Amino acid sequence: MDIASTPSNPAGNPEMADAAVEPHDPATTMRKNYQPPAWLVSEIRLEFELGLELTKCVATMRVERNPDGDGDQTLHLSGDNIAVMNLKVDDADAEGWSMSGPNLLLPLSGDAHKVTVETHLHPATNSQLMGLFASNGMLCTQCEAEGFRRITFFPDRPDVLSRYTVRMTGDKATFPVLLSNGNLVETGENGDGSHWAVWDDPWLKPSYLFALVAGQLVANRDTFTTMSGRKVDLAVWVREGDLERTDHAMRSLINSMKWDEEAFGREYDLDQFNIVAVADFNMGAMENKGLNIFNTRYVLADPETATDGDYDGVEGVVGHEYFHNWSGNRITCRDWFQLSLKEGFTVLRDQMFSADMGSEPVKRIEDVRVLRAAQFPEDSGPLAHPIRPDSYQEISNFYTATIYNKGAEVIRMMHTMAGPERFREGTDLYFDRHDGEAATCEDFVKSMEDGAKLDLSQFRLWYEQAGTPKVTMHATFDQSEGAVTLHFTQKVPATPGQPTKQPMPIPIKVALFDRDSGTHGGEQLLMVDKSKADFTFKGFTRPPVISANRGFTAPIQLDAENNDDDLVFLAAHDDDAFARYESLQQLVTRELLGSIENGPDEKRRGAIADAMGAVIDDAQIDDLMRGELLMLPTLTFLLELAAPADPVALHHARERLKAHIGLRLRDKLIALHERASAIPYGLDARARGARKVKTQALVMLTAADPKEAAARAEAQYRSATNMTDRQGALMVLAGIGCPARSELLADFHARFDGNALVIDKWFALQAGSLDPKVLDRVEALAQHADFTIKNPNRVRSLYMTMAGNMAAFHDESGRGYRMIADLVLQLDPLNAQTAARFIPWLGRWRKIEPKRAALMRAELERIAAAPDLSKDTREQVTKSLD
Ligand code: 0A1
Ligand code: ZN
Repeated sequence: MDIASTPSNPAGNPEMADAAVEPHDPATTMRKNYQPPAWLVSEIRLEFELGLELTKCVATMRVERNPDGDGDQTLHLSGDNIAVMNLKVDDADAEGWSMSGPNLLLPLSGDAHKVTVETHLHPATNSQLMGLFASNGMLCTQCEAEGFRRITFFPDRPDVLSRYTVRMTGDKATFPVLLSNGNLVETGENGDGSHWAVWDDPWLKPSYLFALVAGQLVANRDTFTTMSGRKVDLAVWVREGDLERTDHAMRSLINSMKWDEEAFGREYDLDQFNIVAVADFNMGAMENKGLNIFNTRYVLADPETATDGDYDGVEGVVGHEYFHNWSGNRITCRDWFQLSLKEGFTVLRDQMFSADMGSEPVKRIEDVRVLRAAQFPEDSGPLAHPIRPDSYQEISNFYTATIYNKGAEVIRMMHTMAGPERFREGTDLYFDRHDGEAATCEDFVKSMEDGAKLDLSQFRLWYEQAGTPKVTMHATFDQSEGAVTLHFTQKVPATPGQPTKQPMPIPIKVALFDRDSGTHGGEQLLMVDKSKADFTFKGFTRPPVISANRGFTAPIQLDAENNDDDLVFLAAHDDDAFARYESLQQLVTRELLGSIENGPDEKRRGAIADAMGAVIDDAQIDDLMRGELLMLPTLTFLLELAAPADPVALHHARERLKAHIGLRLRDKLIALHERASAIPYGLDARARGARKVKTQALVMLTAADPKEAAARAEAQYRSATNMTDRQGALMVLAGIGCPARSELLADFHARFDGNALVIDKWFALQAGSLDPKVLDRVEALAQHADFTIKNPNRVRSLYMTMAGNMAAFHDESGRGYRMIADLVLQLDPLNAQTAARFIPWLGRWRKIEPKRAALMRAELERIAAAPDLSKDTREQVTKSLD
C-alpha cells in the first residue's frame, strides 16, 4: 500500500465530502489496510548545499526489497512540493520512472539498488514550516509526520528504518553552526568562505526523526554521565541574546536524563544531545534523534520574562522530548495509527517526571483539568476518535488531546491496576522486546499483559472505542446487615462512526468515610467492567460518605450522586487531594449549572464560600495546593455538562459566583494576598505557591469589587520582580475599565519590546481578558505592527486566546465566530496545520444553544465553500459539519 498523500476533496463537491467516511474514499487512509513496505532503505546519505533561498539536496539510498513485502517491482517514493532534478539508479540515469501526483514511481529490476535523487528546496518561502524552512535567518527542519517528503523523495513512513549520514556545506558567516542527528564525525573548510560538517547517526530511524539545523547560534553547554559511565555533551542552542535564559532548560534536561534512568531504567545512547530553539514552529517541540528542535516558548525562561507556568512548561516539554528517545525513537510506531503508542506513553512519562520534580497531587489536578478542558470536549464532539484511530485523511490533524492525554490516561490505568513494580516489569519487557522496531499499540498491551501480569483482553476496548464513559454511582445502606452497596452503571456514548459501544473495564478507587470521625478504613480499587456492577461492604453502623474516583483513576465522567452535605464533608476531610479538590469542584459545578436555570441557591453558595474559607485557613496544605482548591471549574468543562447551553450565561454565572466568594471572603483574601506578597521570589514550592494564591486572591477580589482590587493589582504590577506577579496583575487589570489599564498595558509593551515571547503574552492578555470590548481590541491588535500571521505563536496568542475566551468568542452577534473563520481562510494557504487547529472551536456548535449554533455552522459552511482548501482544514471542517 502506498501511504503517500492523496488528493484532497475537490472544493464544494458535496458528494465527495460525504464519501470521506466511506472506506473506499481515496483521500482516507485506513488502519485495516496496513501493508508492510515493498522496499526498505537500509542506508541513506544526504548531501546538502545550504542556502536560505535555495538549498540543494542529493540523497543516495540503498534500497532493498523487503522479504515481507508484496513483491511490488516499483519503488514508491513520496514527495510533496518537490521536483526531481536528477535521478540515478546504480549510478546510471534512471529509466522508466514517472510521477503519480506528487510521488515518484521507479520500476526496479533487482533486489537491491543504489538510488540517487536530487531536489531543490526553497526554505525562505516555506511558510508551512514543514520540511526545510527558514526562521530568523536560520535553517531548520520539521519532518513529523510527513515532512521528510518535502525534502527528498523517500518511502516516508515510520516503518522504514534507515541509517543516516548527513553532509552539509554552507556559507560560514550565514551558517556558522551545522547540526544534524547523531554524532559529529568530520568538519572542514572549503576555502571559499564556506565550510562543511558530516553527522552520522548510528541508530536506525524513520524519516520523521531526521533533522538539520544551520545558523548563527550559541550554546549553553554541560555534560551528563550516564549510569554506565558514558559522558554525553549537552548543548542548548539559541540566538545570541537568549543565552542567559537557557539554564532552566539545561537543568530540566539533566534532571530528565537522570530520572529516566531511575524511573524506567533508560539510558541515553549517543555522545551528544542537542536542543535548538526556533521562533517559528507549529507545535511545542520535536524529538528528532539527538537533535531536539523546540519552539522557543519551551526553552527560554528567566524570572523576569517567564511565569511559573512557563517554567513548568519548559520542564515538562524538555522531559517529554527527551523521554521520546526510548518511547518513540528506539521503539517507534509501525504506522501513524499507532501514534498514541509513543505519545500517550511519553505524556504519562513526562507527567510522572514533573510530579516527581514538584508536587504529585498538584500535578495530578492540573493534568485532569487539562484533560477535562481539552480532551472531554473533543471526545464528545464531531472530531471524536479512539486513541488508536481507524482512519484519517490528514495525519497532522491527529496530534490531539485524545492521542496524547487520553492516551496517557489509558496507560495510567494499567499502572493503577498493576501497581508501580509490576508496571515497571511491563515497561521493561516492552523496551526489551521491541527495541529497534516499529511497533504497534498491540505490542505494548501484550508486553504489559506478559510483564505486568495483567489480563487486558477487555481493556483493549480503550484503544478501540472513542467517547468519555459516563458512570453513575448510587449508594444504598442495609441497616440490618450493616452493609453498604455501591451500584454502578456505565455507558460509553455513541461517537462518529461508532453508534454502539461495549462496556469497558473501569478502575475506580473508592473510600468509605465515617461521618463522625472523618476517617475511612482504607482505599479499595473496584473494577466496573459491565454496564451495571454492584459492590457491597460490610461492618457499617450508619451510611458512610463515599469518596469515589480518588486520584482520578479513570478518564470518565462520574456522577456520584453525593448530596451537598457529603460534598462539603469531603471538601473538608478527604485525605485524597484529588478527591478533596473534586468535591469542591462538584459543589461549584452544581451551583453554576443550577443557577442558570433557577438563580443562585443561597445555602449552597454559602457552603461554597465556607469551604473556600476553610481552604484559605487550612494550615495542613501548602499554597500550591491551596491555589488549585480555590480555582473554579473551567467554562469548557462546564459547557460539557450543560450542553446545549448559552455560554455567555454560563460565563456570567461563574463571574457572579466569583464575586460572591470575593465579597464573603474579602478579609481572608486580603490577608492571603498580603501574606503571599511578603514571600520573596524564588523557584521553590513555597514561593511559587505564594505567587499562585496571590493572583487567585486578586481574581476573586476583583470580581467582588473591581475598583478596590484595581489599586491592589496596580501595586502588584508596579512592585513585581517577576513575570508571574506582573502578568497576574495585568490580567486582572486588562479585564476592568480602570484608568491604569491602558497605562500599564503600554508599560508592559515598552518594557518587553523586542522579546517575542513576552509580546505574545501582551497580545494574549488582551484577547483573553474579561473586558467587554475584547472583539474590538482583537480587531485592532491584528493591525498592530507587532502582529504577523506568519508566526504561529503570535497567531495563537491573539486568536486562539480569543477563541478560548467564552464571553468574547460566543458574542451573540456571531462576530467572534466570523473573526475565527476569516483567520482560517487567510491562514490556510500559508500554514494549513495551524489553520486547521482553529476549526474545533467552531465545530462545537452542537453544545451551544440553537441561535449561536446556527451562526457557528454558517461560518463552517463559509470555510467549506472556499476553493483550494488544504487537506488539513478540509478534513476538520467536513467532519465538523456532518
Ligand atoms: N512528536 C512531537 C510533536 C510534533 C508533531 C508534529 C510536529 O510537526 C508539526 C511537530 C511536533 C511531540 O510529541 O513532542
Ligand atoms: Zn511527543
